[in-house]
Amino acid sequence: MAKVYTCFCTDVIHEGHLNIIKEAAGLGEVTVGCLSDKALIRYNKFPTVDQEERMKLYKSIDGVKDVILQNDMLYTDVINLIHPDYVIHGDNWTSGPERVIRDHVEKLLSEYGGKLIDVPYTYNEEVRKIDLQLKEKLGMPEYRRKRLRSLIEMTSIVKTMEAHSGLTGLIVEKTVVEKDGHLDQFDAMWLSSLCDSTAKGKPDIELVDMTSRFRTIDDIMEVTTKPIIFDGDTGGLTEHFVYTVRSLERMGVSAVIIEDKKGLKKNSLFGTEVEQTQASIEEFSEKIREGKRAQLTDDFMIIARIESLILEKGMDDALERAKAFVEAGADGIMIHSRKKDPDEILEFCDKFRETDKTTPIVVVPSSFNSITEEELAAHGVKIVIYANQLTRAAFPAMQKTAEDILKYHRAKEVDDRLLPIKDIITLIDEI
Ligand code: SPV
Ligand code: MG
Repeated sequence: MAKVYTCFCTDVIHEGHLNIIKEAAGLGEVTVGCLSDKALIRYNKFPTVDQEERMKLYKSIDGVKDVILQNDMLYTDVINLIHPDYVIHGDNWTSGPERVIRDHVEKLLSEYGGKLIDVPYTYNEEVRKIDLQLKEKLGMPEYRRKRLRSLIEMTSIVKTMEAHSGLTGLIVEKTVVEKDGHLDQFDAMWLSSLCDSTAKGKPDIELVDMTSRFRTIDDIMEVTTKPIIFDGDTGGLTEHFVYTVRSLERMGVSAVIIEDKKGLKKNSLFGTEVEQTQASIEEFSEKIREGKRAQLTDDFMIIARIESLILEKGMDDALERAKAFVEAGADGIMIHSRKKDPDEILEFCDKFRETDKTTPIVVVPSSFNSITEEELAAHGVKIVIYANQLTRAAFPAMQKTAEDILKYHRAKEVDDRLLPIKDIITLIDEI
């Protein structure tokens, strides 16, 4: 009997999947691959049920002989293992980023005379409703909030990009790239105080108040599903911070990062060029303890950011603080540096990991930007934040366009580098 293989990455079975199984069963014995959680998060949306549950679900479908776990988005291992006569899939993968995976399967099959079958994708009212239910499970606060902790468990490093508006949120949500046949995307969003303030034309000195910052979170949450890490600056007064924790938690934010400074906060990338005061270990530990006491769920994370390297207080001070802040209840440690080379960051990570194997380390490689995610992960970093690159990319492009229109007294000269009008009016999906 012919062997037929199809790979599913769905949490819910609808008519479209049943149609694929029906077609497949007409050709031979059907094996369904379940794309593993790890592969799925690079490729598609975050799973709302885990891989074991999904395997059980696929096994229960009439016409399915066997279910196996597919650990990579490319089919190489699976095809080598079962040598299917047919691979069958919805034709939605003939366009968009998944096309590279389809073409790779076709190539593998052609090496031994296997056949690829693209079945017309089913889209009807039932499928639309299921899509909406899945969106709800991804976007609603109680689901979104806990996803950062899962990502820390599931990925070698959580790739986080800044967002400061609905539009930048959409870029972080939707950008998918293909490299060497693999797809990749960001895991989470960083709500940077620098970029949120800059977008409002204000300095990054805790001037933009929490009500306004929450408004930005809301704009982003309305159009995205990925988890949010909020830049909480110093956290303000401890008496205020406990309310911020409650609000963020209720909104579905996954983590707040607060830095161990007090008084007038200035952006860390100024370093010692401006006056900035570090809070004492006791003061800041108390803020962390009170924040942890205030939160209602186990999902929310309070991450302590250490400014000792920025303020040139030395490695020992940074390590002493990290230890104390973890003891006070911090769920993670962010270590920051404005040096161009990453040596002091790596030294901190290695020394911290000598005594603490588990507390997630967060870094923001804006200055030490030559280091790769893989190298950071090898030194125990769990979350990498690209804190300001979208804002810094947009600003010169906008400024140059404004200058050129002024120069030429018309917009023709700038048009070639602009998003086409057709694309801007269709950029945002309608509900
Ligand atoms: C931010 O993005 O606002 C940060 C990171 O706090 S940094 O600007 O490097 O201080
Ligand atoms: Mg900030």
